[in-house]
Amino acid sequence: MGTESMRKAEETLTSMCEERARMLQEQFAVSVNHVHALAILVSTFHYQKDPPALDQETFAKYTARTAFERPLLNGVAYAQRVVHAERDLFENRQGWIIKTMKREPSPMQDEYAPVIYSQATVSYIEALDMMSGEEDRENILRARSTGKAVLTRPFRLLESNHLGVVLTFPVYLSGLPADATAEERVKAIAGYLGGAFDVESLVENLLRQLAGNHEIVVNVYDVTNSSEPLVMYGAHPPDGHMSPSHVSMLDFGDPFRKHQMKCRYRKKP
Ligand code: WA2
Repeated sequence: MGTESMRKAEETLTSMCEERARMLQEQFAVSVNHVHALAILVSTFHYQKDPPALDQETFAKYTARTAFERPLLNGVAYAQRVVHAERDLFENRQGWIIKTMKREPSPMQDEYAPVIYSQATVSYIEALDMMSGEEDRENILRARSTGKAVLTRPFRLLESNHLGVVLTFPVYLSGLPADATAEERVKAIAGYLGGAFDVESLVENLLRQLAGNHEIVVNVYDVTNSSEPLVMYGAHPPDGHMSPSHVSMLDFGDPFRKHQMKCRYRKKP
């Protein structure tokens, strides 16, 4: 192939990759923003009203009707912080006992984060202590001490077993100042509003709609640890082949995590 057509092919690859990265980042940001609004909804209607003006039925109805606002999330849920001293009272009021993510009755812990409200699409996490899963637990701890939205590394989600990442927003009891310290934040935490990005199936869906989809192979990586990139989307391509590739930067809004998209031609052009 001549250098001119080679240059053209690389240019096309670059623009296709940049377009896909932009679209994915945009849909991600839209979904994150709406989860932020849901965290404020819980704060307003559960915690700033006595008695709470929110229940599972209302949460399920509202999140189902607004699901179109969160195109990359398989569902959202709210997990409440429960300290051990309050466990018995909490379980009696709920009428169920806190379970681990392996669906066994939870052993004693200092504190728990059982799901009390869930969108119907993820009803299987109801009553599960989200602190019993390593990735979810790390998210919860980081979200509540920073006050910011945080993302997990890619991992296999419950039920679907699809590769994805979990997004977590902290919800605080009212009266927390904007410049609160990490310690004050942990003390004032009420719970965690979040959801799972089903990257494996929902990003597949997004890419399928774009022109030229069958010509290129797209991978998304979590490159937070640059020497050990983690596959977030796509089959890891075999090393050592010489077809040109393009890397597009991605920003999913958690400064702790770095992501990138890598595109190459399915066959040599
Ligand atoms: N949601 C759905 N599927 C999952 C999952 C999850 N976490 N973790 C593993 N599979 C309620 O951070 C709080 C949602 C966790 C939020």
